[in-house]
Amino acid sequence: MFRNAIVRLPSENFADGLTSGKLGKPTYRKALEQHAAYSVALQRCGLELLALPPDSQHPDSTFVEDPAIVTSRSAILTRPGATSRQGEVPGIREALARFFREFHQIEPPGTLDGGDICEAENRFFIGLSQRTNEEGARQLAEFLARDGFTSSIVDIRGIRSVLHLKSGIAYIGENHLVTMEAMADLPHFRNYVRIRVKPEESYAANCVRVNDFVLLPAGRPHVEAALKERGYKTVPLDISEFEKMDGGLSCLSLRF
Ligand code: CIR
Repeated sequence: MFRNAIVRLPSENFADGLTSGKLGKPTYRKALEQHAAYSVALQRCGLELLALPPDSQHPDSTFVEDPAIVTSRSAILTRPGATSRQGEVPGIREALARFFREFHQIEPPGTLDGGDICEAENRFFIGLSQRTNEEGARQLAEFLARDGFTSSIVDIRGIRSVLHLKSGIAYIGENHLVTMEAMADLPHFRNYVRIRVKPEESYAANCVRVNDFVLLPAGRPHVEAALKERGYKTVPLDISEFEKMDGGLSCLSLRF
């Protein structure tokens, strides 16, 4: 059960953030509207929201999931793999300090993005990606072990179409994983019930369970139907402007 969420409003220059640019340039006004609707959806799921002000020094800072990982036991500050994002960490630390007293910190030469970390009950999957390196993964696994969690490392560096592990999988409770085809048969996920996402709806593999609901990107009818069939209450959200910046639905909030 989550009680809180942290989001950060997109800054006016958020289109200057990192992107593969395949989907064109986002519109700031539309991004603000979509962000507002996303925030309301989190509140409707029962979360109290802390909305941080825009940070134009860091155009990618609206993707708050990457500079920190929050578990039921502690907060871990990351060292984002993109140097342009490393300055986001102090701001997220300050926000989390309202809720957490102690922090772990990923140190150089480790790099790690929160988007590579998928929690499934008391087990964590840590993606090795273009952003998260072996040393970052090793440090995180150690912090998690100290807190009594197990973890396993999933190397996704060969799957070029995704930025982060969670671009391709989501754990939605009850032993269910939503997964893109390219990740569905990885041995790590063998013991889960897998909801396979067709390549044309791949973006919806990044969905989020928030209390009684699953939030997913709008316009992916097959994934939504598959979730409903299994009894999940779905909340589709249009986040097209964030998709243009390679961001998924999960990376727009920290939930705890
Ligand atoms: C970046 O490339 O870092 C941002 N433009 C997008 C980050 C998305 N984060 C995520 O999916 N966890």
